[in-house]
Amino acid sequence: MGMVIDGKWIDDDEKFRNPEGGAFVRPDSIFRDWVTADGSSGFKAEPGRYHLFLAPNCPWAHRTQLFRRLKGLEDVISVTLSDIPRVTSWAYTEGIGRDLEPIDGKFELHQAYISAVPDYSGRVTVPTLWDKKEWTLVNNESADIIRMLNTEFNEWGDTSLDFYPEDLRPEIDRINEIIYANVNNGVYRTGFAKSQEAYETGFNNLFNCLDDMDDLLGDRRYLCGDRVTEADWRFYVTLVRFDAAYYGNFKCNRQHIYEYHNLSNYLRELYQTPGIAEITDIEGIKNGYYRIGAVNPSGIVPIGPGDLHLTDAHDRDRLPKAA
Ligand SMILES: N[C@@H](CCC(=O)N[C@@H](CS)C(=O)NCC(=O)O)C(=O)O
Repeated sequence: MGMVIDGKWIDDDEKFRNPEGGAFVRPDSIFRDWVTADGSSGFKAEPGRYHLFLAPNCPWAHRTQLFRRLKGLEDVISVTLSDIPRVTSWAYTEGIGRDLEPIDGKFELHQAYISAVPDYSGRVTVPTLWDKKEWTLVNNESADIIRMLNTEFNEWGDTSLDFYPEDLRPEIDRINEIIYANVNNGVYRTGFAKSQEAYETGFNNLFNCLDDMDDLLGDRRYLCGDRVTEADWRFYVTLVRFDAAYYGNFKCNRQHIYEYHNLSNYLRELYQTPGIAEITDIEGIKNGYYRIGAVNPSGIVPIGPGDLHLTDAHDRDRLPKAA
């Protein structure tokens, strides 16, 4: 995959990543500054000041893209989606100015990390939240970024939507933890396992959790009750990739999401939320995942699975939804 060590891109990063017993370990994000409405953190929410570097196939990046759209912040925060295949880090035909412009036709995301911290050592990941005023990297953890988008930009965003309401926080946190470990990151633990045992553990945890969520959604419209919350959108990004990518490429093949009654209807309702289908790029998802050399050396992208039935009618109106 490659990473930056002492301010230089290196391709062979095997010894810097750290697999335990064949299990895939996702390192913690390093940049954790916070944009705040009042600027007390040093990063004040302002229109036109921040930029998000994203990639179409990445579920963590997708979370932030969803929140930007749902909260009506598209004119407030700019975005670029990786649109050329990676040779080193995530690559873009367009830059954002100054030293973050294409070199030989290609802007590569590690340029931003090294611009912010010249002797940076670590991974180069999407999403990356960049401050165009201070010209530095603010945060590269999607869980933080969606919380910022949910509240800190409310002066310009849709204040009627709160995906992390005070009264539901304990339940949202509880569900997030279960779904992150077993599903969001669980598909990676399954797909990137380097031993049979690690694969089987990841696989069983994943499907046990999906079974539980299918049951839960039998009488709850959304994961935490009758309101859509952050927990649902965090779940959505994995569910919508599942049949197109994880089922085949990550060997998560006990069953498809479309074979789960409640999960498939729930997924369709979220997909059909206004504005969401347009920023859910199934072809981009397939292309991105099947080009991960570590799991698919040939890089061949399958033709199937065909219609995922995301636009079919759903039956979720049978369950109550908060006004
Ligand atoms: N915890 C991070 C994870 C981000 C992440 O791992 N992104 C992947 C793309 S799906 C990436 O950029 N990987 C590149 C690498 O690991 O070098 C978040 O949620 O933002």
